Amino acid sequence: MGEPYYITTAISYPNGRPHIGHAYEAIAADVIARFKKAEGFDVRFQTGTDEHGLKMAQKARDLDTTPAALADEMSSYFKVMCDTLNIEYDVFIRTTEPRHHAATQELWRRMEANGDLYLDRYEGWYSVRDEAYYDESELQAGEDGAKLSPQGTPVEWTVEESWFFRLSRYQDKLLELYASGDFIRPESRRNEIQRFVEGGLRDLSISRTSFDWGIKVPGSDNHVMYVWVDALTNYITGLGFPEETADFAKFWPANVHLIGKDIVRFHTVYWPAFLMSAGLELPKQVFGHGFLLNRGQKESKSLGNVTDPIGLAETFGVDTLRYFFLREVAFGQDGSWSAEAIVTRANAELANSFGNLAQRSLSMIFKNMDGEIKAGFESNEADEALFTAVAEGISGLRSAFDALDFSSGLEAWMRAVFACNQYVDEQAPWALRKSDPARMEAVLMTLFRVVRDLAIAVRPVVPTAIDALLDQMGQAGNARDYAALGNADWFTDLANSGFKVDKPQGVFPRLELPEDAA
Ligand code: ME8
Repeated sequence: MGEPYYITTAISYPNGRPHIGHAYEAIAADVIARFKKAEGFDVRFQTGTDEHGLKMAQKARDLDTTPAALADEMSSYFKVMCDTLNIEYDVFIRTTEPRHHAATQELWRRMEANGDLYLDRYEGWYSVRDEAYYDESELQAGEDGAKLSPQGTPVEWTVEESWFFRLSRYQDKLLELYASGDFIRPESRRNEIQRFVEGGLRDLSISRTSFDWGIKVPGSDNHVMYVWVDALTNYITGLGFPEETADFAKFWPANVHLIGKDIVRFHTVYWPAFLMSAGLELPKQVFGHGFLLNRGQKESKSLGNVTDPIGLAETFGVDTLRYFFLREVAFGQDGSWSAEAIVTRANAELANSFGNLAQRSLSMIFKNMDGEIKAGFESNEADEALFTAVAEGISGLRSAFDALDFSSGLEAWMRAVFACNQYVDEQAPWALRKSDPARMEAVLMTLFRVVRDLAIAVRPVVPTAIDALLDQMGQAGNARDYAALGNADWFTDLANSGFKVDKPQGVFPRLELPEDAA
């Protein structure tokens, strides 16, 4: 097994069904996980649901149910979403699981043993929607003069006895952490957090007494932990903490916590401070991606534009959606989706460019060479130039994906696809059929080779379609990773195996804009 690589998504609040932002984050994380697997890493990928807190308790009350029943029902939809979108997670964690209570209480005890917790009275502003405390100075005025959080959510004045965490002690250590490497990505988010911490850190209220839907504070039974202490701990619960498990030894610290821009503060200020306090290693990176907007607008129940990602996958296809999200949006920035944009992108790039390249190459091999795969042709200059362009496209994809820059990676890949289509047009193998059959065969075999390489390279993004294509190309199921790209013998081996291309089936259909989408 290769080097370990541990990636997590945020754990979602199951106070409603999954929305498109959840799908976006899960897809991005899944593509990284599959990409790292293709590179030979021993990948661990965790996702889940964040089931405690006032937001869940209030929602359950509104629906006249219990928070536990609400969490059970909604959490199952998050699993369905993952299954539908081909999200290959290893662990789906629910914070109501007993093992998570035990892990969080142990983290608490370690912070307490380090002298970082004390009991006091909290008086200040709390936003239930954000599950966050805010300073007066951070608030803004709403239209009617009401106080709102920096995220625009309502805040309420809260007065309670509370346990506090000595966050103020960690200011310098946090600033050192930000300065020392790539802990916070992208850069813009790092600058924002750095400014916030430079402004001074106040101790953090980390328990509540006014409701009980949470993890009990050890030794203070009338307190439940602030939901973010509980939520953040999920990343180590899933590895077996506090047991000294093989998984913990292997996968902690995480390589990347993938989260949205609205929760970067919790992950880059509170979480590393808790971990330092408990004497645990820090994750290597927190990446705050942007928000996905619906034609430029945030989806919300009041605007009536909330999209069900499962429905979207049914309409356009799972692979299409996966490709679209990563290709269309510069990862880290906000992006917009619309039915037209999905159809346009999928048709231009997947159906007409790559799909068509694969389909016409395999069809010509099937018709003009009886499906036979032949090795041993001399490459001419045009063939060599194409091999170079394709190798560049693939290495461009890989280096960009390594930096989580999916859109640039797919752009590099697309440039190679264009080079292939240009090659087909210039070489015109159909015309060579009579004039120079040997050259026609050389051209078709060149195409077979580059289509296979391009397919393997993009497989983490569109796995189902690519597997259907690679099945038709005689590629073994265990030879679809990047090691297979480096195998110099695959083509002669395939030719020697007697494999024949059958009448090909297209794997990237052309899409029509649904009538109700305009
Ligand atoms: O924040 N576009 O849960 P959550 C892209 N439970 N991403 C979006 C988005 C959008 N429109 N809307 C939300 C929570 N997200 C906490 C996390 S982690 C220890 C606890 C992202 O269900 C959001 O930024 O509100 C977050 O990363 C994830 O979806 C879950 O959001």
